[in-house]
Amino acid sequence: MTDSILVADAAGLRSITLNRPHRLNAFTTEMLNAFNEVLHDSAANDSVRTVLITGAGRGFCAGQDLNDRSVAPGGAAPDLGESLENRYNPAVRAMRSMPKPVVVAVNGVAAGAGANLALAGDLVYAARSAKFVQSFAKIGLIPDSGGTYFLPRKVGVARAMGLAMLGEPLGADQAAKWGLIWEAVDDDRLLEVATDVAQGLAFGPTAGFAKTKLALNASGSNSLDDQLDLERDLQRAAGQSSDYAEGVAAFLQKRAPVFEGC
Ligand code: T3D
Repeated sequence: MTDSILVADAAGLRSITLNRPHRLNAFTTEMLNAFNEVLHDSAANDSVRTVLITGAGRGFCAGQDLNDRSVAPGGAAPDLGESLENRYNPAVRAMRSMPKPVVVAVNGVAAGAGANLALAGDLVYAARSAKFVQSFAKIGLIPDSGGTYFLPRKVGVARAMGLAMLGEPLGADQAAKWGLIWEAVDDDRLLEVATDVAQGLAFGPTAGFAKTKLALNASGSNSLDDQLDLERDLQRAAGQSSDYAEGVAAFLQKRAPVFEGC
């Protein structure tokens, strides 16, 4: 494992830190492969009940490391489709399909794929000084890593178009007001707040959270009828879970529930 991705596990919470601070945590191929590996392990590992992703230093992530994309005159252009297919898209898919909550703490600027990977999180907190930049426009690319999917769904087409075409930074407070993220937090409290929330989720009914996530993700393309059918099926399964029995018992006995995530 490269030291550009740091992983720490404690009490069901896996913290993943993007760690190339001198380049604002921009992704090299090696770093992105490592990120994908740890995401896949997090999804498969039952002892991981919630994932928290943040960045080291003053930035969250500046997207692709452009040092790896300069082309000598007459040289062959890189195949960005290959890069998306094999590295960026798998990371977005892993975050969205992971059957457990993914909390993102955006500690500083999030640009390009770095911004959109952040938006793939289930609960996105950002330091008040953080900025979201669809910087693709500045280098002739389109928003990738789910940007053209998440942006219009979260903030509407007009704002998505403005963010994508102008490539101007959007501050954390405005991002929260627009519904792009869950909450903007004072810089010095970001990690504490996001960790507390992520830890609380890790002690929660995580199998139920997985079903909630699945249902909300499916709602973007389902009809109301399809969605009602899906809710019926998921709720039927949730009703058979130990966590549901425990939640009801704890409520009736006026005590705190102890959820096991199953
Ligand atoms: O290529 C593929 O595989 C396809 C997928 C593409 C996905 C993408 O992400 S494309 C978009 C790539 N990212 C960008 O275009 C963002 C480039 N960076 C910026 O626009 C700015 O750095 C920021 C807005 C993010 C932050 O600005 P600022 O003023 O706070 O910091 P800075 O001074 O520009 O950056 C600090 C250092 O990080 C600086 O290095 P230096 O001068 O101190 O040695 C800068 O060059 C470096 N850095 C920032 N972003 C990148 C980077 N180095 C390489 N690649 C970067 N993306």
